[in-house]
Amino acid sequence: MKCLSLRKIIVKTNKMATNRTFTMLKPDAIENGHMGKILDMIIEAGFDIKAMKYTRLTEDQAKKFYEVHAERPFYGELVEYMTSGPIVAAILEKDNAVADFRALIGATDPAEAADGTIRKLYAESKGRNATHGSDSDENAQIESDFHFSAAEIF
Ligand code: DAT
Ligand code: MG
Repeated sequence: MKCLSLRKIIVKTNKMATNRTFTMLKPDAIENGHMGKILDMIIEAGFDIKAMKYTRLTEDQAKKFYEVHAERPFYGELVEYMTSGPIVAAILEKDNAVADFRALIGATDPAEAADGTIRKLYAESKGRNATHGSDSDENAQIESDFHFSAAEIF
């Protein structure tokens, strides 16, 4: 019986995690004065802010965060850009958070992003594209842990 209750607790905990995603408002968004408007769109779309910080990535942090792209030709440029100025990092909560947030930010390249999306409205280019959104529940968890300790999540 004790084992069964523990399993129920674990299932419940995992289910919570699927409703969270991780975002960064990237240096171009901050530089261009879009921080407030983007945060407003995120809140208006029904996301609760569980954690948030205004910070600047070190080269090591940016390299690690985008490690998956290390072999791509744009990796060096990406790391340089992501460390070029401050960012806003946040954990967001909502039903279906990962997919709904990717829909809100739009396609990687603003030229291909749907009307009304954050990237269509505010991104400069495919490289300088205003906002990051996790691509899976697993990565949302990894990326959130990368930026926030348990005590910083509310
Ligand atoms: P996304 O941010 O939509 O998940 P991604 O994970 O494929 O896109 O790439 C991560 C970031 O790398 C992306 O937001 C901007 C940059 N990037 C991707 N493809 C690029 C390209 N072809 N040229 C320049 N930068 C690129
Ligand atoms: Mg991605």
